[in-house]
Amino acid sequence: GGRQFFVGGNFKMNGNTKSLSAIAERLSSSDLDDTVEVVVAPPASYLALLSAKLSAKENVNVSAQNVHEAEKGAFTGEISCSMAQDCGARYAILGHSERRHVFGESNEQIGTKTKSVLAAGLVVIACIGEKAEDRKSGNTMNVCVEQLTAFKENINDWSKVVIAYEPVWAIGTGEVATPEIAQETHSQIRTWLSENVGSEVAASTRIIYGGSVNGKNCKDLSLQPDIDGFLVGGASLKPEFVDIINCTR
Ligand code: G2H
Repeated sequence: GGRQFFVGGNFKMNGNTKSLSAIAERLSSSDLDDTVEVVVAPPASYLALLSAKLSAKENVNVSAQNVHEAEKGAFTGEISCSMAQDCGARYAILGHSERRHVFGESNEQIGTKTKSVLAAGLVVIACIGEKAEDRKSGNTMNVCVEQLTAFKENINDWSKVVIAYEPVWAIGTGEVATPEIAQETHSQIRTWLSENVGSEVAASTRIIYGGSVNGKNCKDLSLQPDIDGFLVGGASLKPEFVDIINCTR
């Protein structure tokens, strides 16, 4: 109990000034459930635009989709935590499956990034999740625990962390996890937190679900006791994102 519902929109590499301004305007003019913490993660090039357009909307904030661990320097193509922050970001997504599996980020590197993000004063949206083959071979929690451990070793303040469970087989596939399957893994993650971090952290840390969440399937998922919100990709670019934000009303 007492965990504030959290809905994140991960725009991935989509949008432009016109379309992302329209999304910001829709969020600004919509009647959003103000008990929900809403975060949108545009491409880095639009962080400043989105944070300016959403500045009047108190419960809606902006996140980076990724950051580099170093403060500055010869890292062509990267942005630092302070740069994201300077453009209005208050959160950073780390360890998204596309970072892991398309760009080859390791648990170790994601751990280092976690340390930098927390040191900068940003909130970490810490993504974990197994591939289809891991689930088939009964290794879901082995994979999740390895990923969680890499985060944990670099976390000194769990109030600045949201865990996003995103099974890779459900990402962008339309194949959403059933509420029962998602709940089972969320509950196992919470048990892991309790046994490896502490019962208070386990009770207070939001564990959000990601992977093909949409306006139709969000309500049933939200009713599960250990699902504290969503990280939404494709549907966050559409009008139904508002319905997802308001689904616990
Ligand atoms: C999972 C999710 C957002 P989608 O990557 O992080 O994307 O909702 O498109 O599956």
